[in-house]
Amino acid sequence: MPVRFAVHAYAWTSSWSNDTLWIVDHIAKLGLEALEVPLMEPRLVDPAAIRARAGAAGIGLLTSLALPEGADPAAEDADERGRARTRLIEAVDLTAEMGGTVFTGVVYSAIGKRIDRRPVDADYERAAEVLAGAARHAAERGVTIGLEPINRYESYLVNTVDQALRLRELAGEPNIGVHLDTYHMNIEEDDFYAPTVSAVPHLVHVHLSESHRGIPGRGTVDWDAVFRGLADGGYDGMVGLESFVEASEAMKAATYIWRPLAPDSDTLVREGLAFLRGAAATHGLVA
Ligand SMILES: [Mn+2]
Repeated sequence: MPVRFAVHAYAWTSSWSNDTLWIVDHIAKLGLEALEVPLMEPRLVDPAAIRARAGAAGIGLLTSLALPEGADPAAEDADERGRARTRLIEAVDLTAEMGGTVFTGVVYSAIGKRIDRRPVDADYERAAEVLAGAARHAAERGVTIGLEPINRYESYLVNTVDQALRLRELAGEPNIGVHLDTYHMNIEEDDFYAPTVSAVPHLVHVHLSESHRGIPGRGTVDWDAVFRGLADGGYDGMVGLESFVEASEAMKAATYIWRPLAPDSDTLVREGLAFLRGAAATHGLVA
């Protein structure tokens, strides 16, 4: 079963707006099939314009964000949970308005937030409640919400696929899924194969990020295990390149990127895509 290759707009822009609609046509020329639109600055996002441009170019869409400081669904503070709820609902609406069916990312907690203890059941229960509300809103609009586990330096709440699956169960809504990122898996998982297979039944997206977030194929991620896991699990959804070549300074700081990851965006995407397509083809995942 073939997967579809997407790319995150942060390869080319630090801030999505109508000034960056050219990226839609650009990625079609590079041979990509879908664009991941960041919703970090929702007021700059014009869903009708994106929908029209993507439709004309034959490009699929998905959206993502990392909830910012002060908008943590797991927070003890009710105002903070309220701000998280507002951000999630707004993101779901934008996704539906642009014709997307997947909204994903760090949606269960605020990126970079540290607490001075280990997370406990109550933290997950609060996050699950906020996520369940957003998921019910999303279900009416045909949108699935993905939970992306990220590494211990960027989140205290969900670092592994197993934790994401448990949070999904706790929220109890069928349109909540899981989103893998190989960069984070490289830090947190025992291996790449088993967590990938276990995620597939609820998998909505995969960030194919190298161990140093540079050009895929040049680091230490076990790509054979990743694609073997996707193939054995029967995944036929989207996979995507994610790097932060042109991300905002705030996003680079949040992801601890202090040096250039590639000579330029097009090189990262061209070389990375060629490598990843080859690795995927080995396991029958390319049409
Ligand atoms: Mn990611």
